[in-house]
Amino acid sequence: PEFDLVIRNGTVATASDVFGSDVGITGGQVVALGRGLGAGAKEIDATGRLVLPGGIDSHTHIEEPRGGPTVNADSFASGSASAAVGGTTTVIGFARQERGGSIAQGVAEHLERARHSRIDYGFHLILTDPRPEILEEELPRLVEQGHRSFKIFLTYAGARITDDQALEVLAAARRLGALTCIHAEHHELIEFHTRALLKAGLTAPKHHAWAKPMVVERECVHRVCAMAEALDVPIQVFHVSGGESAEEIERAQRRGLKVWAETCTQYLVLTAEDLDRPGFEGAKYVCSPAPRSRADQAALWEMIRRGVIGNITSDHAPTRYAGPDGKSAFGEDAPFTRIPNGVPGLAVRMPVLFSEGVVKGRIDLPTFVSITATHAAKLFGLHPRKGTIAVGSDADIAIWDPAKRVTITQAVVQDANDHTPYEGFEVTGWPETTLVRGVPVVEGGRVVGAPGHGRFLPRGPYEMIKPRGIFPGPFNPVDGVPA
Ligand code: DUC
Ligand code: ZN
Ligand code: ZN
Ligand code: ZN
Repeated sequence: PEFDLVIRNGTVATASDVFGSDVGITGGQVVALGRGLGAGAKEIDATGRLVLPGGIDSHTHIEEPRGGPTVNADSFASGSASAAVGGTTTVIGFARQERGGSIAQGVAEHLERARHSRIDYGFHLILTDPRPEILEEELPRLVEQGHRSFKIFLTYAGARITDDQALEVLAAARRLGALTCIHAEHHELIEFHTRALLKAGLTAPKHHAWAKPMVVERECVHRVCAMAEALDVPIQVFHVSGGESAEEIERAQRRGLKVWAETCTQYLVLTAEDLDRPGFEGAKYVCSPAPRSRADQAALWEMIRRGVIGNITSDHAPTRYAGPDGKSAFGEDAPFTRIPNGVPGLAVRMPVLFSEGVVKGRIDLPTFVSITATHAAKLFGLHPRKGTIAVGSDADIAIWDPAKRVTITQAVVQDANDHTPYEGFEVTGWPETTLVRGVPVVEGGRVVGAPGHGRFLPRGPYEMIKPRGIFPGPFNPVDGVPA
């Protein structure tokens, strides 16, 4: 046979094209496209199916130590299985620095955990304590080893850094050629709201959203865009949750800044009302930023169509709900401040976006491919190896039945959590087969890929995140020279 594998008679879509084609795969890579390709040692009939680039989920908390009593429900083996069930073939997770500790050690420990992944992976480096020796000694080595993105939190007591520290991280990122991703919410304002809510006895899950109204996010998005402008350094703002924050991103982009934004599945389909479900069910919807309104969802879709928001992730952050008695493990009278933040979403990200986006006519198929795979590949230095179907690319491919109707349940998503906030949600379109470098990880909805098939993806320097070379004034404050 001419090829290891031929996917025959499918409709291939990339971020720019939709075309009928076979896909010839040898040695884990796409080696030929076109109709009537020669024989494969193995063949998959994709008649009536969509042949799409495997998804890249560039914001996932998998097997991440959380500090404190709550644990991340997924291992890399379970999380990567769930991702593949939903057509995702690459995840970027987080290696974390403990305060007072070393980020190099956090990376080494996380590389060990991730060896059990069934799909390919990279890390963002969470910097919680960016001391000079971290920025000047550890980070240059780690970037050289292919960890070319950082994550900073401007809120959360255990993880946040100050604006002073954020500026030092951004300056280091500019010098090293790395991209910084930012959790942008106004910490002190959240704390002020929270103290007032607790004092007033307003402690239910829905009051989580009261502590973090949109102004908390909008202000901080504006602030980090200003920092990025002043230091001439590219950033990606994480989890833009509604219209007002997206407008700040758009303003920054209109000024020519390299400011990119992601939103997440949950902000397109969940609302603050979900936090007010009967009993303590609302706890399953607590994430940060908080889910917002239908109007915000409409604004986000519009910003996706305009290209202002280019990347949709899951922010997969699973915490099991039930303790031994089946009731909430964190106590059904727990104030919202004690409910772990985060919702799972690795498996549902692409099917929900396909169904809500493509099937409902909000976006076309190339836009779907772009927001789930291609843009993230470009933004994080993985393109063209990942994020597209082209000769020379890794054969990371999901074969979709675009008409398949699925009711989402915990059994469908196949992660190690005990609930999904999408329980009962109906979608049209689901991937049947997911290949990572030509090897099936999911076949007919069944996980067949072995833990350990996944590979670490080192990321070298790349054009997209080069600084513009334009400072707002006559001085370059990063290098201390005239601009
Ligand atoms: N928000 C985060 O910032 N991280 C994990 C989960 C969440 O909801
Ligand atoms: Zn191990
Ligand atoms: Zn975040
Ligand atoms: Zn997150």
